[in-house]
Amino acid sequence: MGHYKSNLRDLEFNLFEVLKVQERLGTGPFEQADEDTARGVLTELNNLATGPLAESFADADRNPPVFDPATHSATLPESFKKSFKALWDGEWYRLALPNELGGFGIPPTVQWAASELILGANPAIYMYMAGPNFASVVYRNGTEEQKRWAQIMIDRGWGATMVLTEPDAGSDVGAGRTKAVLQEDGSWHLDGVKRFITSGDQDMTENIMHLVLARPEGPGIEPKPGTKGLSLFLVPKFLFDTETGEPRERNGAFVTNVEHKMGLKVSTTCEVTFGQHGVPAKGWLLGEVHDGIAQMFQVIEYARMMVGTKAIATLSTGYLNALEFAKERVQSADLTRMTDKTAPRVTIINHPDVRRSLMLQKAYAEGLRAVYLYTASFQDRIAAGDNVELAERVNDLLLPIVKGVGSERGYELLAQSLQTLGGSGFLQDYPIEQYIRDSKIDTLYEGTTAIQSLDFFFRKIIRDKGQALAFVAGEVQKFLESEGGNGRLKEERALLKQALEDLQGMLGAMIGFLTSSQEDVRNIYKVGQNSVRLLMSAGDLLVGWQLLRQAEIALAALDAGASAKDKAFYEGKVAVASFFAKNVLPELSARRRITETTDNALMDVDEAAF
Ligand code: ST9
Ligand code: FAD
Repeated sequence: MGHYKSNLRDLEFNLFEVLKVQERLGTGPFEQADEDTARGVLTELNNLATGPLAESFADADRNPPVFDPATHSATLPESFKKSFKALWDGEWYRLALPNELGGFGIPPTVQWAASELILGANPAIYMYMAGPNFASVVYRNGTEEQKRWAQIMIDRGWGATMVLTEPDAGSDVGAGRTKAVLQEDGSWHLDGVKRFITSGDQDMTENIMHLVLARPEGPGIEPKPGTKGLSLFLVPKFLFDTETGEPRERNGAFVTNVEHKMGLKVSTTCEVTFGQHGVPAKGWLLGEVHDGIAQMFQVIEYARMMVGTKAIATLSTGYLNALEFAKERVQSADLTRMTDKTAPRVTIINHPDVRRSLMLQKAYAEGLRAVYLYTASFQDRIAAGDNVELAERVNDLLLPIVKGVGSERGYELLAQSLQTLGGSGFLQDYPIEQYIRDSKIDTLYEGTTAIQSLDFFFRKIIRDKGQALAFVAGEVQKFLESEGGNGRLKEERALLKQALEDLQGMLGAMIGFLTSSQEDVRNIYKVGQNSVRLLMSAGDLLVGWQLLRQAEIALAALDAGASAKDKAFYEGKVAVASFFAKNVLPELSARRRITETTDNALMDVDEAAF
């Protein structure tokens, strides 16, 4: 058995029993797909993920890519290339493509469920498959000629990168200094150094298209500071015949370093220099419009969803590995017989603390899965043209939760998965130490957690005037007022109600700080001190709500007489929802108190006193 333990049953439960995606299948843009197609996609990918994709996971970690500075090239391990080829040859990249570019017409909910399987098995494979997906952004924003290039990128299976970060411009993308100078032929020469670029080089595709943010210079171009002064350029590794796509001479974008990392080692993280090696780095302005940051955010939004799903996928397989171990490992007597030295030894799943930890892992793995799929259900609506404006707002609101909370809780709970294995968890004989190393990056790239929290509060709540938030809170409220579960979830509903009030209390306090910052500007620090707390609490509320929603469906299925196999699944849904409501949701009351009583003492501490 490979390392990857998927949870296909839970994915199908979310899609077909909770979200009822079958009601959208066969209609509008999803006309080509019915329920059988969707289930077939998941089954086939599940086989691929648990088999050939997972196969190179450990080997590629122990034998990471090799960088040759003389040729500016990275060579990937053969085992990994084999896994990548298995996915590529199945043309699975088409899943996320729009229909006009050869997509399968599968709704985003099903796409993300399918993505979870790949991301849980071997996440770097997914990232190296970015070419076609990034091509769709080129297609959406490009000139007629660039639309053709997008098709070339797909047909010829090119790689692609998103290039924002510089040594002095990480979170603060607007501090970027790389420039692009307009040439007489309408192309641009890029000049600068970017760092930490994922998939910056590899030896699996004939060409790589870099999507680069740079500051344009040329006659009539007014320089603007910050992100609004950035434009997006298409900079290929090799120049190419624009009719056929046939690669020509080397362009002046050279990889000058591949980082040595804590984890996710097979995913190359590169320093890429533009125009620094005697060859100009030629680029073309995307769509001939200077709208770089907005264009790049089309990629970023997808990538943030991907990162959250990756983290949640990893937590899920971490939990299932821990669960398997806990059912087999025999150690110590049952607590009720702790003083009886002759008492039989039991499997560790019988110990209350192991159960507590496993149930918490299950709660976040399944609850966060429900949250990312709930988010994707708004992407379904956008694609289907159903109440698009609201769906976009809600999707935007939920993205920092999927990314920020998914990655933080994923990493935190994976430490619990490792703990379940005792000392064995620390060994490379088991996959969890690698899961932890590979998933740490998820709280960092695509915007750190702090950045997600500021995005959540200032852009997704304040700037949105609370519209999306009011919609989601309204949905939670509807659930609170409903009678599903035949009274059996009453106590849990009361706990959820309190948690909703606590979250609203936190938010109210923070809005108060923001308003009062008009009189005393330093009061905005009080927002900054609480923004991550708010984000994490919103995540807990959503996890609690989604788990209870699932419990209600599970209770109905049990009442209807579930099969023996399904019985345990549904009982697990009820148990985990109740556990989370009782063990985690009450924490929000304390967090609310902390928020409401925030002062600025922290900001007054002298740096020397830290
Ligand atoms: C990175 C890559 O880290 C990591 C790995 C990538 C792997 C890629 C692989 C992808 C996989 C694909 C594979 C597909 C395979 C498919 C297979 C299927 C089976 N939403 O607030 P302002 C825009 S990359 C939307 O003033 P500041 C907006 O245009 C590096 N747009 O910002 C706005 O204008 P306006 C990642 C947003 O103060 C403008 O920005 N780096 C949003 O100037 C200015 O906004 C980061 O993420 C949003 N949420 O700049 C940087 N926010 O307001 C993190 C802003 O008029 N830092 N815009 O609408 C930030 O995000 C900062 O907040 C900042 C601040 C840079 C935006
Ligand atoms: P900094 O921005 O310096 O942040 C340092 C700390 O300060 C963080 O804890 C951060 O939360 C905090 N901080 C910063 N600003 C604020 C603020 N305003 N409020 C509160 N806290 C703040 N970039 C690309 O462009 N393309 C890629 O493909 C890519 N892939 C990557 C792959 C890997 C493996 C890594 C490590 C990075 C990658 N990145 C990529 C870069 C990544 O997006 C950045 O590292 C990230 O945005 C953070 O920037 P930074 O590292 O400069 O940290």
